[in-house]
Amino acid sequence: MDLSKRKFKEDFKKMLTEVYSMGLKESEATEQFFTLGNLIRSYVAKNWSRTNQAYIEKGKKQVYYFSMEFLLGRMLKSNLLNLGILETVRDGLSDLGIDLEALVQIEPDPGLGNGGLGRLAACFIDSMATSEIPAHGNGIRYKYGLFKQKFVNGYQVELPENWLQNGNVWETRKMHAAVTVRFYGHVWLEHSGKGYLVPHYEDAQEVLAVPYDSAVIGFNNEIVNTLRLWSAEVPPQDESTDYWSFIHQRNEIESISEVLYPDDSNYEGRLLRLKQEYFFVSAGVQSIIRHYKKMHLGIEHLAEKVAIHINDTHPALCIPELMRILLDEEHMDWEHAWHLTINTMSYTNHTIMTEAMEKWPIEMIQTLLPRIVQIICEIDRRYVMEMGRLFDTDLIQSTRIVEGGHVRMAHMAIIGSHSINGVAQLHTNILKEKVLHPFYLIYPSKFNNKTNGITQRRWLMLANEPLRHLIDRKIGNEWATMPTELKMLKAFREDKRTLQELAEVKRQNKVRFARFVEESMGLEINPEAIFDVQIKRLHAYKRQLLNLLHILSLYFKLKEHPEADLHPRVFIFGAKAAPSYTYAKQIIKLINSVAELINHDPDIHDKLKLVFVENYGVSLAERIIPAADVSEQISLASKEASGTSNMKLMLNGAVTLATLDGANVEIREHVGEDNIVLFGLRTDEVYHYYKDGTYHAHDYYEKNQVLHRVLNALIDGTIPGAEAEGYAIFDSLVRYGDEYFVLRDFDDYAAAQERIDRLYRDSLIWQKMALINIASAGIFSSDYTVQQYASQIWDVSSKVHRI
Ligand code: 26W
Repeated sequence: MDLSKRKFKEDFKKMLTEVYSMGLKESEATEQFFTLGNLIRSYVAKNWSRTNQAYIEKGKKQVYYFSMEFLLGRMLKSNLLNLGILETVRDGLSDLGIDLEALVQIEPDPGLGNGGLGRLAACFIDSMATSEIPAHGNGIRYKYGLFKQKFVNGYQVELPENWLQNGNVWETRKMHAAVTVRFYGHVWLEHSGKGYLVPHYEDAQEVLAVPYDSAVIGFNNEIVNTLRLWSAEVPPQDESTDYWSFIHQRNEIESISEVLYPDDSNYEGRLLRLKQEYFFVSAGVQSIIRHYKKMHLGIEHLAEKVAIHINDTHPALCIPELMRILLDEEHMDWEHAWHLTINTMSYTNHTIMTEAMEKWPIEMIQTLLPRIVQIICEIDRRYVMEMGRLFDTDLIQSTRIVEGGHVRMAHMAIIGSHSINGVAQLHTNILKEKVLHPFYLIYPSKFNNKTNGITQRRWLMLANEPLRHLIDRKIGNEWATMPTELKMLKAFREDKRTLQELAEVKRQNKVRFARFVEESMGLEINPEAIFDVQIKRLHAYKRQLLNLLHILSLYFKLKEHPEADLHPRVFIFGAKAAPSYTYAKQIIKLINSVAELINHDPDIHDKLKLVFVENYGVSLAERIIPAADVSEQISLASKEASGTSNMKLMLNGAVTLATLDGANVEIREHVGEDNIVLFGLRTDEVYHYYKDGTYHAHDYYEKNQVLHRVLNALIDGTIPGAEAEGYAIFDSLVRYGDEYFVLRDFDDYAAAQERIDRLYRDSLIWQKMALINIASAGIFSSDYTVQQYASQIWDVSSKVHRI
């Protein structure tokens, strides 16, 4: 948008008086932040309603991205950047004596997600608006986001994250768009005499779903899409309601949108979680149908105008819910309704971990959603009947929805959609060939891959301004919307000056991060050291332990040979563990104890440091990633569906140290063998071990001296304060079979780390690798990912920039 600095300053002062009746001098950062937020809202308002108007007038097909999680991060700078007024506002504020960065800190970081899946949804909505895709997010407005992590004595402690405490400037409550969601009770069907059945409900509990809309601003294109998050409230009561039963009901109902489930490793079979899933699905689908019907196109054309995307299985109840509306409210017959539903729905799978696969007990659904259960059972019955004619019984039994008294959500999502995609090439192949192979036999054409991506606007333009300016000076700024233009940087691969400038940018970022670590943790780290980063949820398959065992081996090496020629390293971890995931919490405690040991050992000086940042999340990622030299992507091959921190780190010039897992495989393809450091078992080798059962972790403990020493340290008192955890972890590796092949990959990993050490010593070689990584990262922009979803899955228009 066009905005002069003068106009901005006027607007800002005026808004400050209007909202707070305050002059500049009396105001503090909090008022200034809310003033700026309100001003941005006023700037956006016109384009927001224009965008919606245009979608309706042009009869554009709309996409609704259903996700239980949207891990947005702070929105202030992102909104300013996308409006094209970041610099104007920064300068204008500075004229007024206000530091924009100070206002940024006022905004709470809304942690409405656990990790990769939620952050992907956030990158997608940014990219969809920028790519001019008529697409909107649909989710839950949790009152409490992902818990705040504190370390007490090295242990993770969880505190509530009350992000709404001071209000959320970006949202608008849309009372007129509220809908009712029904739970519990009994339902019976009656013939209408007109060819359809009419459901009668008795004793149902009604919940009012109130939407809160936030603007999703496209980058410099005047498009404003919508993120709609639902909040659960008590419906208006009549006078006969008993006061105490009202209070009781209120608590029960409001608990639905109270808190985000903090677990992305184990599916929680709790009633409240199922309520959450149905709550936002039903509210979202009802609201879509209501909006669609305003266009008077006839319900039979729904799939031409609406696409619903299911982000993992959490919103899979979209399928029976749409069926319910088509059957019970639109009086369609089953075949037509089913056809429409399939054509409307598409589904992304994000994990092959069986523990994370949702299975809901049929009785639980029966109690909570009596009409939905009828529909699910009928979908299943017809699937068995129709497919039974074409395929053998075993295949149908292994793929049906209802089995062993449970509803298998992934099965429902596949059967009820026209598309199922994995999130990286390797992951999609594993789905087709292993995990979902029976479905692949039945529906080969439904399967497709859409490799994940990240938005370069947040993860480079905003998070790493020094690098952004360097790139702009070298190749211009078209990469903001045409990210593969970054490849033009390759022309500078032999240009010493550019490589030195790149090194200088990294150094600056490291100094800045070091200052942050010193101020927040009181720990001094040396910016000359290699900053080696592993930031992601704590999970056994991601193998933070492999990293830690290697750190211990370096520590012992330095103790025994203080003269050992190691380039100084700072190992940086950021990770939250699911509160109920005991093993992950034990690993956190162990890492913290090892940090205590190493960081305070005078023999070690600054050759080795271990930093475990508290409360890792989007805002911390934005600080850490620009300062990273090495990106640790060391999951056991086949286990990480894609990974996205690998892409963010690469985009910021870190060199990837990786197994051939998830999107690392594609990163290697794009940077070439020389610009990535690989190690470890390959997927087929892992599957071989599973098949022939020949992995014996204990042998590695017995035969590998370094490992023996390191593992013994876990149980011989070397690491003070973590005795119990040391034992538990030792046992998991040595006695109970080492599920994720940590010991098997240890030597290879250590050798890869030595290669990193050698490569880093030659600054030009290292910077050249960094440059190639940045230059090759454009393909991993979520702009391209969503453009492919748009054309290949949703069949909607988008502004496609050639790759
Ligand atoms: C039901 C509990 C639960 C909650 C969340 C199970 C599983 C999940 C997610 C599917 C886990 C997740 O975030 N998966 C990650 O998705 C990213 C985006 O596609 C991928 O990059 C990661 O590899 C994958 O682990």
